Formats: sequence, C-alpha cells, structure tokens
Amino acid sequence: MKFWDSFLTWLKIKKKEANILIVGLDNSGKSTVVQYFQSGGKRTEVTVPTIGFKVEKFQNAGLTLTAFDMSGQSKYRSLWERYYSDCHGVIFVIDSSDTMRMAVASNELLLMIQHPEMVKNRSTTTTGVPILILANKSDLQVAIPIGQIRAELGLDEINTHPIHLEASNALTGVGLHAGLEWLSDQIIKLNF
Ligand SMILES: Nc1nc2c(ncn2[C@@H]2O[C@H](COP(=O)(O)OP(=O)(O)OP(=O)(O)O)[C@@H](O)[C@H]2O)c(=O)[nH]1
Ligand SMILES: [Mg+2]
Repeated sequence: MKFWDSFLTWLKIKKKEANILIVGLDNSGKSTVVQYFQSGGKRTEVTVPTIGFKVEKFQNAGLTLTAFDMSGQSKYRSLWERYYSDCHGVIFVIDSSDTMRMAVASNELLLMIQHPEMVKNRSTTTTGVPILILANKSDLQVAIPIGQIRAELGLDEINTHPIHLEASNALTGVGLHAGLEWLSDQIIKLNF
C-alpha cells in the first residue's frame, strides 16, 4: 500500500494532501492567519472568536492543505489533542504583545510537544511533527522582540521536532509566506 501510494505520488496522480493544525491562545490571530491564506492574501472579513474549531482548505507549494483552526479559549484547548494523531504539521500562533500570557502560551506549547501523538514514529523517520511558530502581531509597538520570545519559549532546548520561529503580521501577511514555505517543505520531506 505504501509502495502504491509512493508510486502514484511519483506519477503525480495522487494529490499531495496534508492536515495542519492551527493552535495558540485565544486572540493570538489564528483565524486571521487562516483567512489570509484562504483568501489568497486578500483581507476579507473581521474575525470573531472561534467556537470549537473551523476547517478551511488552501493550496501551497503543490500541497492541498486542510487547516483545522482551533479555538484558543481555555475551555476548548482540550480539543486540540484530538487532532494530533492526524496532523502533518502545526502552526502555533503567539500574540507577541501579550506579555502577561507568554508563560501560558509557553506551557501550552510544551504540553503539545510532549504529547505522545506528536512524537510517535511517522512515515520512515522518528522525527516529531514539524511546528511553525508565528510570533504574530509583530507590528504592535509593545510586541516583544523575537529573540526574547525564542528564549521565553525555550526553543533552543527542543530537539524532538523541527521548529521554526517567524515574526508575522497576519493583517498584512508579513512573515506568513516564509513561514508556510518552511512548513510545507518539512511536510513534503517527511511524508511524500
Ligand atoms: N495588530 C494586529 N492585529 C492582529 C494580527 N493578527 C490578528 N489580529 C487581530 O487580533 C484579533 C484576534 O484575531 P483572531 O484571528 O480572531 O484570533 P484567534 O487566535 O483566532 O482567536 P480565537 O478564535 O478566540 O482562539 C482580531 O481583532 C484580529 O484582527 C496582527 O498580526 N496584528
Ligand atoms: Mg479563531
């Protein structure tokens, strides 16, 4: 079956499809990020807090991506782990201006990284699911510098997952393409 899948992918008959999970605290900008990609860079509507989760599709780098845009409200965060086993990549969105809750975001990231479904053997490697971290709202004057965010999240100590940190502004798209390119490359490398 695996050989057949690879053969069809090689023939370009089988579409390269992947699931990505968008998580992070409420108000960090997850739905704005998804909306930006889904609308092809046009800012369409004002977002409202997500209830539960929403599913959207968009294309990037030859991949058809199904994005699970999860709610970041504390009462819905327990839903995230239900989607870990089927995801090929994660976008973890941080509000760079939310100084007060940086420790909470860091704790949620750590819990996710340590979850067994996120580190289990995937395809032919034992590498954990690739994680793109967006230091979003970098346009705000009070945004914490990216170096400080890297330190506060302890990213240099994580060696179980491919991780990439990118400063972003989901309203204008700054940093979003570079971040998604990195994630798509990782997904293709690990799965196709
Ligand atoms: N200044 C600035 N505002 C942003 C940025 N990204 C999102 N926002 C705003 O932040 C607010 C929250 O954005 P959402 O995308 O709804 O946040 P969310 O993470 O999906 O929130 P939940 O669904 O509640 O988990 C909205 O008012 C957005 O317009 C950004 O990069 N810069
Ligand atoms: Mg949302």
